Amino acid sequence: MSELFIDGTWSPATDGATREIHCPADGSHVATVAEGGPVDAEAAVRAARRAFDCGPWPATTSLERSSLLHRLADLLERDKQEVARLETLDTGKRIVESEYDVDDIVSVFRYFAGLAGAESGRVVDTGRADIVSRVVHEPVGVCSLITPWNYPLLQTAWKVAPALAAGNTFVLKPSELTPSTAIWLMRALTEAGLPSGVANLVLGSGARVGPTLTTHPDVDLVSFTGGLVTGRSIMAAAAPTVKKIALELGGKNPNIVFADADRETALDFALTAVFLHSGQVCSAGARLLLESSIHDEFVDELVRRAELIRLGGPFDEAAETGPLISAAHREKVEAYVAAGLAEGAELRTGGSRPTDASLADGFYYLPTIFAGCDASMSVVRDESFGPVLTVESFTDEDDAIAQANDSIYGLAGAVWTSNAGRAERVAGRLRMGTVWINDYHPYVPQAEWGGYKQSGFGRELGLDGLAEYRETKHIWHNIRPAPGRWFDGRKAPQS
Ligand code: TXE
Repeated sequence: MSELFIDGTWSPATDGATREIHCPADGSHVATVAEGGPVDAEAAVRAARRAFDCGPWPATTSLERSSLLHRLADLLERDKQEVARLETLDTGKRIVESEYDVDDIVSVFRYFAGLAGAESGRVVDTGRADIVSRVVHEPVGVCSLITPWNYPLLQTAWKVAPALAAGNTFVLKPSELTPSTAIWLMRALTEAGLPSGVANLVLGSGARVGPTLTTHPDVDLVSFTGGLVTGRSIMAAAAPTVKKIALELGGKNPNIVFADADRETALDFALTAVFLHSGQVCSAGARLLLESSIHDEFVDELVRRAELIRLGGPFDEAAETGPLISAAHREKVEAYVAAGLAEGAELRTGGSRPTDASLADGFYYLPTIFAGCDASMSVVRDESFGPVLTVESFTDEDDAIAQANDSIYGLAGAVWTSNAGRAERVAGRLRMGTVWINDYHPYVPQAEWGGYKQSGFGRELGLDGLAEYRETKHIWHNIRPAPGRWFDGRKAPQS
């Protein structure tokens, strides 16, 4: 059985509780893991606090932290197949996608290793010979890192890598549905030489473990990726102790196609945008906006191609997409589709579970397309996080931008056109943290990732990804102190 990792020691939950992990693709048993509760979360926070206040890690040099992250990336390369397999069994995603994820995670650790190594403060020139003034960076302290189930280790890496690069200690709480790669990570961090207490792992449900991680006075920062409703409650929970917060809360992302776009490519990517990983992607292009002159023809072809998408298990090489994460999540997607039908959206394909008997034990759902939608419908406004595409049409550039921005979310979006000027104009006016032009989904660790509006705040990756995890301090050193009073002619302090 896999256990909790607190203060460098593996232990069962205090109350002995366990949880069974099953593969969403076929219900097969994957693992039995400890199910932590509030007492375990408290112990983990205390361990991280001790390691921060009294341990060697926050005082390591930036080069030492950089080396550790490189060693971690080496271990991930060594264990690539095992980690990809664990991720696939927990999530049901295709093994080839898990392998890509591992490659991405290696890049993330190496990117932050580079940033850590390049860390430096700066001297501020006050123009005075009696003062040495400098700005330095310091870690924030104890971080609660709470991650979701769709890209378990990748989302974890986006938080763990900058937290360690900046010298913090942390408690990681992965989704209760997908704990396996977080367990691997703790073993790898130990093997890479991270001191005890710096990295702690509490497995368990958000409802039981979450409150301690988001309210405890010893926690300085909470970084959360997950749903909007949970994000709001975490923000409120962290308010009384004014914790630093970073939130990535998904989106309802518009994919805008103008009539002059390369049709074949736009069609392919309209499918990839929404049906990759069965739509369980925070940046999924689940809202297709088509210029009215191409609307009918584009939708007909899209529907034809969507019906050819092959569903299948994670080790089925012919499969193009897999199951949803859980029975509960599939029911949520079904309720969302029912709402779309009730609102008058026109179901063009999908809208049900597949009938193929070989998929009966998994949580599969057919790629689904609704046409005739508009932004007043909940099926357009809300995030389904499933394989559900809504299609709207627009008349011109201004109309496309106005419709695309008509959302409480602002995570990502895309524009397809062969008019370079228009592409830049639209990208500049979309209120989203990432905009793709004639592409969908790629990201690089060098560029910031994060949301406008209710998609969250704070940035992951890029230079700002490290900034979230460190404090910046100005040190003013008077090197010629001498007696004096404020009213003796010297300038009064500014505050
Ligand atoms: O997410 P939750 P759920 C969206 C997507 C999905 C919806 C709900 O629309 O349908 O969220 O999914 C932990 N205090 N996204 O219920 O609840 C939880 O244990 C502290 C978007 O799975 O947000 C898990 O570790 N933690 C998304 C993590 O929060 C709490 C990815 C995410 O769970 C908590 C996933 C609490 N009170 C879902 N309650 C994205 N942005 O990519 C739960 N958790």
